[in-house]
Amino acid sequence: MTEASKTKWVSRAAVPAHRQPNPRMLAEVAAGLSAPQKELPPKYFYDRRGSELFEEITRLPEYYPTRTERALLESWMPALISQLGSRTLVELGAGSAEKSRIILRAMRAAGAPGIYLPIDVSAGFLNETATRLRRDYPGLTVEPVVADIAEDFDLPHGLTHPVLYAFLGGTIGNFYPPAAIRLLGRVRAAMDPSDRFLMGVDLRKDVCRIEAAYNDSQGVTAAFNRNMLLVLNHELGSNFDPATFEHLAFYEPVTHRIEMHLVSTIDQEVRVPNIGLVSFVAGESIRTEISCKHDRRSVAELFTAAGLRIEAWRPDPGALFALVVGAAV
Ligand code: SAH
Ligand code: AVI
Repeated sequence: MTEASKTKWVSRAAVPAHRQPNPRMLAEVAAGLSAPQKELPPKYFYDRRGSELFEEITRLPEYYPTRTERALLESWMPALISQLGSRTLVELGAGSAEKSRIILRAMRAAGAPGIYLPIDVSAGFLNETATRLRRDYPGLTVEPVVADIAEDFDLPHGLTHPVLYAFLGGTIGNFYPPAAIRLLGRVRAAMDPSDRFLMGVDLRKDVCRIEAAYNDSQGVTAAFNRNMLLVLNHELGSNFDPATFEHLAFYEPVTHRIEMHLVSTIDQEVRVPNIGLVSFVAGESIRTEISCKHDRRSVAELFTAAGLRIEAWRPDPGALFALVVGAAV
């Protein structure tokens, strides 16, 4: 375990008096915590510590998606990028952009000086990603965009084509299908005929393998899950005690998805300023994330609904994860 996941559950400072809570966050949290199945949007995992914990997850032995996707990118990007002639890379949910470097190197090898627009909700982490990339890739233009891709955000205009839109890591799986279709539809609306959409998807497979990836033996995923409560305490001034919530992750076979929950171990009331007291009975949970697993058909359904078609589909030899290239219909 690294320092990030060993940190004790100290309560962060309450919202400073001068700081107004984000109204959208307040509305989403109020709605989510008053639903019969309490639920919070997974974007609230990702403050700096949450982004660091996710990076730690990607290095866990049980978490196969990152290394599998990296191997697929290594083997395919040089040929794909030279074929597409991509000049600009726009990436949704870029995070540390470690795997994106494979695409950027392929663009450079194909002769494009390259423009990279990483989009992410985790502002500080994104800006550090941009700084590292500018240092490591002189000549590359890096223009980070802080945005919530679950919202009706504006994709950048006036880009140099062909543009490659990328959405890696299987993050599409963290969206309910209607929201996933809306997001893909926004990308589709921004695409020129020469542009392409590259997406990573985690595939349906042996349930034990999937569940192990979300129940790692070192407890990093549990720390990532509980971090959402610290984000709420920090941003909204609530008094969640993460030590009273247990990590739960299980595969739901009908909807083909992992569900992550935080389960209250006691009867309790949590105070959320501007919302009120939120009651939990012991055993009651907050759903914090879904992670939908796909196959070619389910991706085709999402694409078709969004006005895209599958141009190429590339799973790894073990059929754990796939890269898919979409084109506008
Ligand atoms: N693409 C990287 C990171 C995946 S983790 C990889 O493949 O390893 C998911 C990333 O999406 C995080 O960096 C998180 O901050 C970002 N993210 C999650 N929800 C988001 C939202 N609604 N809007 C923008 N970014 C989001
Ligand atoms: C970012 N996303 C694709 C990860 C996933 O696997 O759904 C987030 C994650 N949640 C727990 N572990 C990793």
